[in-house]
Amino acid sequence: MQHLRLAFGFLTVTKPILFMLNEGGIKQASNLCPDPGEPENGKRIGSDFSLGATVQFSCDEDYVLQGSKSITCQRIAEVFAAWSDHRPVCKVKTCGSNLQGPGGTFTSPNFPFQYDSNAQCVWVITAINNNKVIQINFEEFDLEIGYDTLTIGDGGEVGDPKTVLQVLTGSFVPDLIVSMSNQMWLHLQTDESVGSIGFKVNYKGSF
Ligand SMILES: [Ca+2]
Repeated sequence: MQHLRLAFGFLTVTKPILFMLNEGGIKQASNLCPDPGEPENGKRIGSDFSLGATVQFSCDEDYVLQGSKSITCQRIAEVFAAWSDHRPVCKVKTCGSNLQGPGGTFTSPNFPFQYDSNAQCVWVITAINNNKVIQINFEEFDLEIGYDTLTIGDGGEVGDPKTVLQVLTGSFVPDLIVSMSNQMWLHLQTDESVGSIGFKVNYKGSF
């Protein structure tokens, strides 16, 4: 029995599914997820790793979160506990700015010339008046399709998957994108090769 217990502890970490198949009759269930750690240049909020618990992540100033902002410890295959997603990473911001209403125009870096590779640009637009929402429309838009993306979200929690309104790539864009709150965030991510002209966008606060 001692031997079995040791084997269980080891296998839950490395090969949980294999173990399930081999030793399916054992009823000992794990109710704890492994320590998810903290992202470099960021931190984790929450230290409960038990089943059903959720922990959140945030990045230091001047870094932008990639991945899930919060993950939940879930039951997997009846006896195992695992996080709903990987720990996110914090990438250093390379460009972008905070903008305020009533309106204006901004562009991707170097526009109308090619934007940089490995860019992580973040813009947050805030309407001066709390009752207003943000609306944006693109005058020009072209990103390397499938590899460079502009993610647009509602509110000020940059990168939070729950707030994403659109993920744009290539050259197709909707006519108008409107937030639900008085803030909107835009996150440009480019990969290590091949660029394009990027975008020029007009924004304004509207009732
Ligand atoms: Ca690219």
